[in-house]
Amino acid sequence: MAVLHPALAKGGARPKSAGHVVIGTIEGDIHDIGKTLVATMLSANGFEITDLGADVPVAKFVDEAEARGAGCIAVSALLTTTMSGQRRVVEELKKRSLKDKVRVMVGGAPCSDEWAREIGADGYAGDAVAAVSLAQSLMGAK
Ligand code: B12
Repeated sequence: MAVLHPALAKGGARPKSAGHVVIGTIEGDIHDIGKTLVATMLSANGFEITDLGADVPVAKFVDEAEARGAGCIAVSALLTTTMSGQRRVVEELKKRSLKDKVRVMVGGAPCSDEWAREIGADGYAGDAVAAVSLAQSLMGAK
C-alpha cells in the first residue's frame, strides 16, 4: 500500500478533507489487511486518516476520535470472538456522550448490516469501495 498510495492520491482534484476517520482493528484481533485497504481507499478519496493499527483497545478508538475531533470511527473485526468489541466501541461513545457527534462504521468478514443495526453502529460496508461511499454519506461528504 505504501507503493500504491501515492498513485491513488493522484486521482484528481478533491476537497482538502472529506472528514477525519479513526480506523483500526479491534482488540484481540491481529487481522489488518482489509482494514489497511479501507484506510488507503478513504485516504485516496480525501479523508484524513488516523490508523491505529490492529489489536486496538476499545477506549483507544474513542480517546483518539475525541482528541482529534474525528467525525467517524471505523472498526474492523475478522473474528467472531472479537466482533463484540465493535459493540463496546458504540457503548463507550454513548458513555462519554459522543454518540451523536461521532459516527461508527463496522466491517470485516463476520459483520453485516444486521450486526451494525443490532449494536447501534451507523453502518456496515463489505469492501473498501463500499466503505468510501458509506463514509461519504455518514459524514455528509456526498
Ligand atoms: C490472512 C488471514 C490471517 C493472517 C492475518 C494477516 C494480517 N496481517 O492481517 C494470519 C495468518 C495472521 C491470521 C491469523 C489468525 N486467523 Co485468520 N484469516 C486470514 C484470512 C485467510 C484472510 C483475511 C484477509 O486478510 N482477507 C483479505 C482482506 C482484503 O479482506 P477482509 O479482511 O475481509 O477486508 C475487506 C472487507 O471485510 C472490508 N473490511 C475489513 N475491515 C473493515 C472495516 C470497516 C470499518 C469497513 C467498513 C470494512 C472493512 O473491506 C476489506 C477490503 O475489501 C481469513 C479468511 C477469510 N477468507 O477472510 C482468515 C480468518 C479470518 N482467520 C481466522 C482465524 C481463526 C485466525 C486465528 C485465530 C488462527 C489461529 N488459531 O491462530 C488467527 C488470529 C489471531 C488473532 N488474535 O487475531 C478465521 C476466523 C474464524 C472466525 N469465525 O472467527 C478465518 C475466517 C479463517 C477460517 N475460515 O477459519 N489470519
